[in-house]
Amino acid sequence: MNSGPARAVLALSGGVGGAKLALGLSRILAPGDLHVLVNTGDDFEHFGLHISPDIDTLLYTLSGRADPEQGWGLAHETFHVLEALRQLGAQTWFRLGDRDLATHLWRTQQLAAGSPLSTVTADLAARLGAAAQVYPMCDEPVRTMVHVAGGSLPFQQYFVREQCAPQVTGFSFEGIEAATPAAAVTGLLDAGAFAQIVICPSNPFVSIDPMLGIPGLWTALRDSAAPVAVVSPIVAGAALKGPAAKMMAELGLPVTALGVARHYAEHYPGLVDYFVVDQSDVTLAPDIESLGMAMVAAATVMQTLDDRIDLARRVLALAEA
Ligand code: FO1
Repeated sequence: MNSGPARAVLALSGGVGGAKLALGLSRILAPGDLHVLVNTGDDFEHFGLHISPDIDTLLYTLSGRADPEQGWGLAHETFHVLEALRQLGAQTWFRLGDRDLATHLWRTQQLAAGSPLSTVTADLAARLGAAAQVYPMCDEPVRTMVHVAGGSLPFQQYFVREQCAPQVTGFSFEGIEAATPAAAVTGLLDAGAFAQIVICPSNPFVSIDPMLGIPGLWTALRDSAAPVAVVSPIVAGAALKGPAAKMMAELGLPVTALGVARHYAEHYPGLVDYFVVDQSDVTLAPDIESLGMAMVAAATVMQTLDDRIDLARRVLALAEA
């Protein structure tokens, strides 16, 4: 049942880069109107704990708890447990903070007791006071594998342990064929609840592709009446954050916002209505528009909270126009 014009917004996000725009959106929209679907391809098991790095980055950011320097983990964190583990000879390449550990312990316990990840995430969001509805992309395990010369690495081993150094040849998402997109989100899509869909400036290969690759999701987004806007994570030939530019170069793709737009056009034809680039990339307009998307230039480098809110406002104005 629809009680008036759709006003909710669905954002798709990976970790740090996406969380910045989600925070901006959360400062404009009522908490009940912002829905964030989050990549869980980066999830892994470590010391017997279920770690969901992108969900936690979102929850900590949206509840004002995130470490402002690194964007992930908690502000004012200590690492006594990690240091004790190091003394025991354990591997400490993944820096688990003392207070962050509480999140992983609690999540792992709830999952072991039979709660799906979506329920555990909704509980965490409510308990932490995150100003949005936050959903894992699916409840089933999907694990991003990074293909490198001579083999493949689970995502966190590539990203954190190897510091993204190995040359990338491709990606796969173990378990994706058996996954079902978050039921709450597909239900809202079916009900026509969204006024707009925003793909945050997250890595297209390892943050957004695992979500859009879940059977049925990208076509449901395409077929909804809500316009879809993508914010480019590549600005002036460099990544806003993380290894996206390095990956594109290694895959032989042009390291530009146009390269990102082509990726979406090729893999998800008809999905994107608006492609938002930084003002410094405005000359790409003819090439991007030839892909069948409207190009919009905005200030996409989000250093301050005001930058995040300004970009969010610009993106939301697209649906109102
Ligand atoms: N990223 C790092 O670069 N180094 C770390 O030691 C690290 C620890 C960590 C602990 C908990 C958590 O929720 C996230 C953590 N991250 C760390 C971030 C995370 O692995 C990546 O940012 C994402 O997976 C990529 O989106």
